[in-house]
Amino acid sequence: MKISVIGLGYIGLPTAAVLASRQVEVIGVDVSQHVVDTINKGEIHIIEPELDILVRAAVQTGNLRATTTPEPTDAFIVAVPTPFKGDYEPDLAYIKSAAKAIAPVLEKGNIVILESTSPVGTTEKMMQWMQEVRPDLTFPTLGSDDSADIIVAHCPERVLPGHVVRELIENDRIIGGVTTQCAEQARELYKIFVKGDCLVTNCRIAELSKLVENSFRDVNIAFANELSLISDKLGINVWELIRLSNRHPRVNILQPGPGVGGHCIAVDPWFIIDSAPDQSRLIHTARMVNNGKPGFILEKIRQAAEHTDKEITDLTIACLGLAFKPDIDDLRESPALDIAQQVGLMGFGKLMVVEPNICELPAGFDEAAVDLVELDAALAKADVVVLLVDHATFKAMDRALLSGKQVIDTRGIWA
Ligand code: SAJ
Repeated sequence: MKISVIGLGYIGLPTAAVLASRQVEVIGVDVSQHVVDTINKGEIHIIEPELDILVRAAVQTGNLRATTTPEPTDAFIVAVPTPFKGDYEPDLAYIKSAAKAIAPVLEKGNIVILESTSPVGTTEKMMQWMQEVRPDLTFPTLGSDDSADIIVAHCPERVLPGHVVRELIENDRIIGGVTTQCAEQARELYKIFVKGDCLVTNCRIAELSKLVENSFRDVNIAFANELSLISDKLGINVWELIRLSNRHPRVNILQPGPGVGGHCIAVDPWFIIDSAPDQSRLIHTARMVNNGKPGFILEKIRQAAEHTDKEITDLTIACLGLAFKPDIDDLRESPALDIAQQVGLMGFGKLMVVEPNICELPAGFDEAAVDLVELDAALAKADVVVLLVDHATFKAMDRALLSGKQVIDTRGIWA
């Protein structure tokens, strides 16, 4: 079997490499020439444990080759981004262009699988876009068992950044066929590398189940974040409160933080809200609670500055962490980055940023007033310390170094 993977990002590249490691011939397709060239050299353009070794081996054995133009293969796995537009409306432009790009090379009997996280109905839209280019081919119909020329399914990815390679193989997988026959054929493909169960359903349930999984987590984090606001008002230590409440056999509260980041949990609930706004009140409120948390932290920083005996222009502030979660380099939708950038506009004499996983600051900071420094240097000078990400380095540091400083610990690691 020869398989194409369209989109060689955080999901597509590991999927392509894992398939290639199972002796499948894989063609990786990406619109970026830089990405294609990097992979064809056996290198990678993203940071993910174990991925470099896997890609190097796949390219060296000749099982993985990257290109910018789709070629005829037996199966096509579409793993392109699905961001939202300014008003939180899903942006399906990448799926549309992937569908239009593969349509010309489709042949009878091919399988097309959408892996991108998508609003309900997207798999059917993807079929329409392919049908527009290929009126000569028949596509399956949801709810009918008539066979068609092309097999189509939605099999959403569910892997955790930082553990992608292991979770791709071990996690259970939802296989949402447009028809039962589509689901069965897609299941055969995933069985090549998935050790978890491949659970068969239809494409609409598969689409919503992925959105529901991430919304479930978002709502639960919002509950923890709301508890942090309530506890602050009542003068209670939220970390102790949650630790004790979690000793109940049926209570398992997550951890509050500075907000919810990343390209999944902060995005996917909006796809449900967009499709059923009047019915998604809890999901919507959870998004608002989580999105409001950076503003609360900024207010705490303002208050901490007032508690010192210096003018704000004479104060040095250290922000520890920029990534969206611990021990990764990913800054996408990161509340820590957002807060650090806002701190840069508050008028402090000096802002020191510590982010052990990056080598240079991203755009959005006033370079004259901010330095990316080592932890020791920041702690030596800072009057105010804001812990934004629970990186291992920060957890392990000597807390005595914080004495005499105003400290805002948004993750409760020093509480
Ligand atoms: N967070 C908290 N408190 C917590 C847990 C997380 O504030 O108790 C914050 C994190 O700091 C981070 C954000 O939530 O800013 C999201 O982090 P995460 O580790 O919960 O999730 P992601 O975005 O890395 O990966 C999620 C996973 N989904 C679920 O766990 C339901 C993953 O399995 C999905 O495949 C991934 O989204 C995706 O690609 O959709």
